Amino acid sequence: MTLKIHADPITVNCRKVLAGLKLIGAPYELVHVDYFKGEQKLEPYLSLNPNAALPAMTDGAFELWESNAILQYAADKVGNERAYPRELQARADVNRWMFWESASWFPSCYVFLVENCVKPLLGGQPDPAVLDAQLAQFHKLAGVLERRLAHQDWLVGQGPTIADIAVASAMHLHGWQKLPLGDHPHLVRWLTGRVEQLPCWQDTTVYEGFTTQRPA
Ligand SMILES: N[C@@H](CCC(=O)N[C@@H](CS)C(=O)NCC(=O)O)C(=O)O
Repeated sequence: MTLKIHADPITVNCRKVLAGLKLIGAPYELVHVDYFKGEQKLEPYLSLNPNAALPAMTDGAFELWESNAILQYAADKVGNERAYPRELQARADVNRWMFWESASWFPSCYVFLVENCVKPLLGGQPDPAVLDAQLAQFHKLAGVLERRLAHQDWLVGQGPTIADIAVASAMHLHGWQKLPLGDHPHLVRWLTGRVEQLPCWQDTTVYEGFTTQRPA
């Protein structure tokens, strides 16, 4: 059965799932839920995901939310062990980065997305105090990635896994987000030289202005 992904491809966690499913090679059908119209807060989506947050997945009668859980389910369903290894320690390592992304990394990167992308788009201004307050936390977390990527091309093992997709997604608009990446060269090399070169990433690109249409 083809997975149905209820999502708006312009949001971080939806782009994560769409790119991850392409990496995995899991066929899916997109059910568009318009984020900027607030459809995630309305029925029928709300009954599917009572968190009022995107994305969600259905596989027949089975319903699932949490972007990382969706990727893990899809990888196991199609049996892609390169994208989501079954070997005990490699799997624990992938799981570790995905938990870390959801609990720590996404919330930090999201501050830059809201202040530098969402607010200006809606006619507001970034709040320098909010950005300043997040800087130390961002650099602490980026430093964790920097050390991990100093001697390896991918977060886990020799090739891309759903951990790379999950962690990179939080930074998917890094230029527009104005993420302060200057002190993290290994992180930048991984993001721009590896993740951004993946076909699954390029096929799901989101451009400035929150659009999937390449600017003319
Ligand atoms: N931990 C959740 C986070 C989902 C989430 O925060 N989604 C955002 C879009 S990236 C959302 O829909 N937020 C609700 C809103 O802003 O109204 C996941 O990974 O699926």
